[in-house]
Amino acid sequence: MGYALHRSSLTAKENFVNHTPKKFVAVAALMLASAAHAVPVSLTKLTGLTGGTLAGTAVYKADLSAIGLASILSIGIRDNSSGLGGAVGQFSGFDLDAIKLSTTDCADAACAKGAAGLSLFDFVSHVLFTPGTQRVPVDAKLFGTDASGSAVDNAVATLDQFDGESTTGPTVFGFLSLGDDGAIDFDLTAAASTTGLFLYIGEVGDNGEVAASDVIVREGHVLPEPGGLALFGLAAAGLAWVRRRR
Ligand SMILES: [Ca+2]
Ligand SMILES: [Ca+2]
Repeated sequence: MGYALHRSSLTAKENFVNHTPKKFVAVAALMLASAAHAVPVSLTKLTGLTGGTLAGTAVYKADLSAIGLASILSIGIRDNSSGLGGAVGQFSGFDLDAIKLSTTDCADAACAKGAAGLSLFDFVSHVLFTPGTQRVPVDAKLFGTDASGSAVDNAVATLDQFDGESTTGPTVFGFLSLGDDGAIDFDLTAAASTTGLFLYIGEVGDNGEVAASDVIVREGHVLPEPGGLALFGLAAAGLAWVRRRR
């Protein structure tokens, strides 16, 4: 009973620290630190539209040299359209045509499409997609996703190209629909210096869904790194060993 009284006088954090090996705490702190320093970016809509033959993609730009971070390792986009604007079913939520990091400062959408991008994206293994919900009538899965509906099919989404065909008809192509409140995070394959760096995001349909979207950049990765996972496993093994000794 005395022990229970003692525990209740501790905060959850104190309890965690007091009952967890130091190495484990250090690794956990490291992981928390890498997730910190997330900064929302403000977007400016460029003039004109781009995309595929239907040219229905609006492009938004963020000047990353102004965000107060020397470099970034991940970028996150979250739909915040509140079920308003755009289409229903598989096209619900923000429709992402492409994302690009470039040192070219563009004023119009066509420039953003043609600008040379930094090769820091891996749209297959460095992407964390969290599908949002569909507006009724619901389809089998969101547009631009693979058979599971929970991962990006970049052969359809082509997130490296501003080529979206802005239609719900048979020629639809080249983007990913996030779904309402859906999110996508990109871990860069290397740190990107923010000096003179611009972020471009293409929104298919130009119906205002991106204006309400949240876009953030971070100093750390989102997905656990193989080295970090190994360290975490070591710490967990140490914790199990300590528990067996007690
Ligand atoms: Ca949409
Ligand atoms: Ca595309």
